[in-house]
Amino acid sequence: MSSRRGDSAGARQGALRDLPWELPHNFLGLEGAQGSLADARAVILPVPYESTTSYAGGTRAGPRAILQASRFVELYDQELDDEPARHGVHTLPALELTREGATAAMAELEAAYGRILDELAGRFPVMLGGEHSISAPAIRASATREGGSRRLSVLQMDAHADLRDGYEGAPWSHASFARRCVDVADFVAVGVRAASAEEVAFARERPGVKLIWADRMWEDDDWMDEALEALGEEVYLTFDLDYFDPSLMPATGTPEPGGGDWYRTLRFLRRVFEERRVIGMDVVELAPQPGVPAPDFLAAKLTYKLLGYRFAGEG
Ligand SMILES: [Mn+2]
Repeated sequence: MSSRRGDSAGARQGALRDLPWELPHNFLGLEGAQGSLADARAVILPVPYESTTSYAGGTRAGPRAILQASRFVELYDQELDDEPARHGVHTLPALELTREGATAAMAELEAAYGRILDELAGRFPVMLGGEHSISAPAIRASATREGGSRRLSVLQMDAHADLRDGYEGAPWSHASFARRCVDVADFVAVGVRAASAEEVAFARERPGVKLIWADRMWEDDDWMDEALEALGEEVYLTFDLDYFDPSLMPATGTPEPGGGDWYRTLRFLRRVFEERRVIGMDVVELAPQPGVPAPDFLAAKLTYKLLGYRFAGEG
């Protein structure tokens, strides 16, 4: 694996450049211009935030594990017959949010995310979590900036509806992130297989909130059309890794049986990126398990596949 791009002199300039340097510790291990901010079409924002996870913890270590695994992902994408990394991907330092409670941390993140959108306008923002609560501030900041007459749609890949009004007394919980955004964005949740009666009632009554249950995803592909029809022109994609079946993705805080598989999911997401304008995304809830590297690699590869879909056909 170390010889993957072993012929690249990269950023290690000067008389020592022929030493066997490791790849940089950024997303994909990109060297030189490909990883620089100046040339990047996409920016990666690690947010190792964990506060309200309800069962097993560990999402704090998620962004670092995704970055580490991504350094071993092949840059060539067979499906696209392309190297999407050529569009440039810059990894920002991680955001360390305040420990003075979830409300303060989420306000801090919404302000920070908004400033990043303003300063880095035109780049595709990719946030790596961290627990799912971090999606709410990113969605709220994105929705207020997209603005105009168009309403932002959120595509939520998730085992859970996350529509609780609060969870264990915490309004900004990972289990209620979607509820914190329904005033500013419409929601289509795909792969849901765990929700309370109250959440289901809320989704039924509330216009602009749609649940696509996981069991029907195995019958045919009609759900893909249904999800796309419910999405507006501009989409924020939030990908909770517990969407996947635990046989593929055991490393999450709240696993649920009966989740999505790899190729069907990619087939759907490729259509989403082709048929809608995806303005930002996040990949959250990886809770790495020592000695079990496959989930870290799945999360890294998924993130890179989605970047490839985002830039496909853009020359
Ligand atoms: Mn979830």
